[in-house]
Amino acid sequence: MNKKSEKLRDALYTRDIVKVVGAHDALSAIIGENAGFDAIWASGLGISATHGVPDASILNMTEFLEAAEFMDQATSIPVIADCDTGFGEVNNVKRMIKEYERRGIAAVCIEDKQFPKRNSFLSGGQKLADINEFSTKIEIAKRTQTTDSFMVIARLESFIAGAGLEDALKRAKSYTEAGADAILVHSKAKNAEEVFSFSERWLEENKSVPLIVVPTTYNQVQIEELIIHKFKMVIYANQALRASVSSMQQVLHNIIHQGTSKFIEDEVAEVKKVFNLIGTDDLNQTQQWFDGRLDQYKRLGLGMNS
Ligand code: SPV
Ligand code: MG
Repeated sequence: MNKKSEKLRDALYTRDIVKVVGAHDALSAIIGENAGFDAIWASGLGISATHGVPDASILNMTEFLEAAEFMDQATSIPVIADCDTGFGEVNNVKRMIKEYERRGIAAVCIEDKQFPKRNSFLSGGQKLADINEFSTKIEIAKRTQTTDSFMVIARLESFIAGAGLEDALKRAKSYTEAGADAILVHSKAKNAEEVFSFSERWLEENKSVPLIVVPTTYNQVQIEELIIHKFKMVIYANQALRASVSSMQQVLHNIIHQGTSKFIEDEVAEVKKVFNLIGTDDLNQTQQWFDGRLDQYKRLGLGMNS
């Protein structure tokens, strides 16, 4: 039983909308939880970026899984793992589900592109997977999971690839028939009309399967509008990553050009704040408990060296 996957499933069906933050490592996941998000998106772009490689199926499954696991261990909210195209074909998907579920990840998301995938915002053409092959990937994923609450999210790349609304609807239908627990409809449009047109048509037919959006390019959209259009989850996939990149660049540039770090102190977190974020209080308490206990052992004559 995985309490976090139950929590996520419950939230998806009972809340107006589930707010998810994209994280690239455990620290960004902790900051996301503290900010009030309901779940973590273990971002493929974010994890690739922190490893210094492009978001193009360069890292392998265990590297992505390890990063997601660190996020999971560091937080109390569920982790949804971005699993790109499922790391290969049907047997790779099977192993992926076994491993992610076993390690406590609440949900995985796979996208209907061909391996090796490229980040959806990269120009130069995106190749969609065959609809039947991708549907069988979803089916094997659902057959492989061993707990009821674990979720498999199918991500539609039809709009990203320029294949349009009808293609997206056809694929969403096939993926939900294959067992997908939710549909993530991705878009790189400058406004939300594309995803709204999808949700309107989709809800006419299949009200029960929750819809998810990633409003990166149509960033002016308000959460209230997403709720009105019946989206059940919103993922802010890369804002934390981008914030840390700009902040590091600015601060480090200033140190080099000013020849001192004195002037950046107001812009950066105090070391104490970092200590607090990473559980140093707990570490100290355990140490104090240990020291006290050791004294007791010595005084009472317990243990081997008494
Ligand atoms: C990611 O965060 O890796 C995603 C979302 O897949 S996006 O980069 O918007 O495609
Ligand atoms: Mg990704």
